[in-house]
Formats: sequence, structure tokens, C-alpha cells
Amino acid sequence: MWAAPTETNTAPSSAWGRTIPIKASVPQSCVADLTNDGVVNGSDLGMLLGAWGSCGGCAADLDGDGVVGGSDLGVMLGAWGTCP
Ligand SMILES: [Ca+2]
Repeated sequence: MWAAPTETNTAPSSAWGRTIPIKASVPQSCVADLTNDGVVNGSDLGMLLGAWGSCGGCAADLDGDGVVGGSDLGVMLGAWGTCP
């Protein structure tokens, strides 16, 4: 139920100029969001597990060591939930 502002020109900029988090870019803390849906959840975990093992440069290699393994799982679990 959003009502359009009726006095846009007189509204204080502090009210309308606030920064609203938008998924325009993926924050570093949300690198584990492999599905890019704004949430780190089971779907991302499934992708990580599906890529488990040696993997050069794949998205699921969250720590960039060339292997999808426990350390990447740790990164994912640390970022679990809604992305900031
Ligand atoms: Ca890795």
C-alpha cells in the first residue's frame, strides 16, 4: 500500500534521499549467494555440493583456492540467510 508523495518538491531530502538496500551489486559478504536471489539458503548449498571437489574458477569456490570443499562450505554457512 504505497501512496505517491503529493508534495515531492517540498519533501525534505532526508526523507526521500535515504539509501535503500537494493541488490544492484552483490556485496562481498554475499558471495555465497550462488543463485543470486538475495538469500543464501539450501539452493546455494545444493550448487556448492554439486560442484564439490576440484574446480578451477567455478562460482562455488568461494575462497578461490581451486577446490570446492569444507572451507567454502564454512564461508557459505557464515553468510547463511538474507543478504545484507
Ligand atoms: Ca575453495
